[in-house]
Amino acid sequence: MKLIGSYTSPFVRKIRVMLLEKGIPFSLLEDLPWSEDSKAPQYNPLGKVPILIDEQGKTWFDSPVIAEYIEALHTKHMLIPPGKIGAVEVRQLEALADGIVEAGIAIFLEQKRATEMQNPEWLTRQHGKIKRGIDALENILGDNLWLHAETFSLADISVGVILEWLNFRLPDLGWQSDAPKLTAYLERLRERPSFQETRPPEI
Ligand SMILES: N[C@@H](CCC(=O)N[C@@H](CS)C(=O)NCC(=O)O)C(=O)O
Repeated sequence: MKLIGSYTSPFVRKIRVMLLEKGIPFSLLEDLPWSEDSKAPQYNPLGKVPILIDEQGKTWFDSPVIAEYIEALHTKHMLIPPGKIGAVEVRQLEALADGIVEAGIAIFLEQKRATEMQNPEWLTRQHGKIKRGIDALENILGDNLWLHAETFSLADISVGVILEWLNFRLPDLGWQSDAPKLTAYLERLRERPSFQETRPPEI
């Protein structure tokens, strides 16, 4: 398998962690989707990473789709529950994690613009998504070890990588102050070899 993407993308990291947890060999072809010479548009009309090229040369894009495909191919070390409702519950947690990091990326990009070009209402709206999302995750986690059904799953991978991305790209956000359980949970996740191996170079 070949995975196209950058070392810093949380969506790419989600898939890298998943492949490592399942023990599936892959090579990462580094591609920066914002650079002029990005190959991403050749494989994904949306020009976004991650992109997975499977053993047959078939191309898959959008990280939830790639995750679904990997799970369908390799049922060993299950990361999505086999039951339909349980699977949808995990997918919803994944969607929440992805939505939080999309808001984070919107803030990160907006803050790269000159101050007078930035839209404060837009920034406030994105901060609201992150705050409510983190509060929801803190409540869902409660005193449990993992987010869904006491089993490590794609939900934990998705949430772990986006929390680390927030720490990495928006260090002043301070999400930890209202989320002590999530903070301790992230420390546990960070100990997993799959998280250690995929840490962005700057962390
Ligand atoms: N929903 C997509 C989002 C992927 C995404 O936004 N990737 C970013 C990198 S973190 C990207 O490629 N951005 C380039 C662009 O938006 O043109 C997924 O889950 O794969």
